[in-house]
Amino acid sequence: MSSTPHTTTNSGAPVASDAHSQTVGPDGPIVLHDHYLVEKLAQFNRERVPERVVHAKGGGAFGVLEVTEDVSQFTKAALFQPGARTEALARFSSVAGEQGSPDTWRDPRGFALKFYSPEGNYDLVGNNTPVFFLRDTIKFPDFIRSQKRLPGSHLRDHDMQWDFWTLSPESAHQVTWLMGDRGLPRTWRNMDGFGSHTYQWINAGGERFWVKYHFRTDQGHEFLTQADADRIAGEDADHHIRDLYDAIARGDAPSWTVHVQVMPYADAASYRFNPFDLTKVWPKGDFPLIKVGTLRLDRNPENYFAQIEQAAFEPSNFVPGIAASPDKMLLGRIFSYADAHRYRIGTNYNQLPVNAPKNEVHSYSKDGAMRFDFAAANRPVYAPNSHGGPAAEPSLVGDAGWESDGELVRAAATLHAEDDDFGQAGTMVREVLDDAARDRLVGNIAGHVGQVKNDELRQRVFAYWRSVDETLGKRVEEAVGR
Ligand code: HDE
Repeated sequence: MSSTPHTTTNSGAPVASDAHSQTVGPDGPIVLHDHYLVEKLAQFNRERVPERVVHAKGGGAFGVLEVTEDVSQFTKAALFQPGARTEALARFSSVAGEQGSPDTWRDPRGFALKFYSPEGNYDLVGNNTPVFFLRDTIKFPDFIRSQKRLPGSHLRDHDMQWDFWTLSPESAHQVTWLMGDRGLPRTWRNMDGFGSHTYQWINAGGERFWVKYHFRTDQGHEFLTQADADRIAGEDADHHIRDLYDAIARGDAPSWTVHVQVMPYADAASYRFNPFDLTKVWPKGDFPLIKVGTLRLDRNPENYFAQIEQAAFEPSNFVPGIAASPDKMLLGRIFSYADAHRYRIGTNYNQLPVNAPKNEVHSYSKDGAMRFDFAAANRPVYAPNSHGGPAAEPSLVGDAGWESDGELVRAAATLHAEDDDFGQAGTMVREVLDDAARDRLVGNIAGHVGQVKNDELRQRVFAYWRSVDETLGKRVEEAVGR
């Protein structure tokens, strides 16, 4: 008997052949009861789950978050206590491209993290930029459609992209990031990650703080020029996936130093920028970075589909000591991600090993397709009950809130003293970028805008960039004009 196991059906029965369908005589018709043939063909048709509607192309790895500092004055979350080590999963991705698209297209990069904390999974689903194109979730589907494909030709279209961006001036800060070096990280290892939103931390005494997360790469910031990125896109569409996988395989585990910015709860109302506006950063001069620890990725997935394609990251996965904030984009995402997973993977997606928490689940959810984890038969399926079933934890009731009142309205958020659409983008261009980075920014923008066909729209684009910075706008117009 050979040592290699024999092929079986999905139900475990040995099969006679993987080479010949069962027929009437060697030359006759295939018989319907060749159920193994049917299984192979039917299973093959069902190997895909719907790709993510955004962030479809990506890769990831497992690792550990290690807290080396003491931030317990700000949060009681177990995973952020001094010395805590928490297993983690990261998935990096591009945004607009479909699953087969090149890793080196210009785009923000997803920086999605799942921490298997002892109090349940904590997911922090960010990007490699601290801001975003929008500040109200209701515009998100429109924004994404403007970045993808025309309904008739199925082609991506620069006019569509710039039409949306110039009519949504709140996008200017993020578009400036996008058109700069951060829009083309050389590898995922060489980019930072951000939680982007403002979140709430609650300490053991019930005090609340507003926080922003920063994951600063320990590998150094490195980027691709547009020309390099275009070349690599043609040579190796999986450049970033390959780099991360090979780096971990050779023991070159990438790491990020984790910091937070912390704003006292009461300071939000008077801060010069609306602290919950996702198009804004909190200048580090106002709120310096506070070191927390290190995230290291040192284990490749064994199976991409099971562990990365079916990984379900959700901003709704909070744990005690961490909560939401009035950021309208975050509040929209808190609904959307679990909804996406129920659609894409199935109602019991949290039972898949990659999504299952490490601590015990005492949920009253039951049944539903593909359920295989269940509570003991004598455990009640309802609450309240008088049979010792799981009961809620009232001490957490006050954790996840903030004061709010007023009429129900549809309106822009309150503007704070220095709130506008272009100010922080201009500050970045003038004070953060050096001359070489500014030159590359002009070239990248001009290369992109040069493909806009409609002249009235081009004029709108030049005005958009002059609003960011007068000199930049002029340089872009000259560069496009050349
Ligand atoms: Fe997403 N986003 N998003 N997004 N997003 C998804 O969830 C959504 C936004 C981000 O590796 C989807 O599972 C809404 C900001 C990442 O699996 C979807 C809004 C930021 C990933 C979705 C936003 C992100 C997603 C698609 C407007 C950075 C990939 C499939 C409020 C702070 C996660 C899915 C992974 C994926 C919704 C905007 C990052 C459709 C409604 C802002 C990294 O549910």
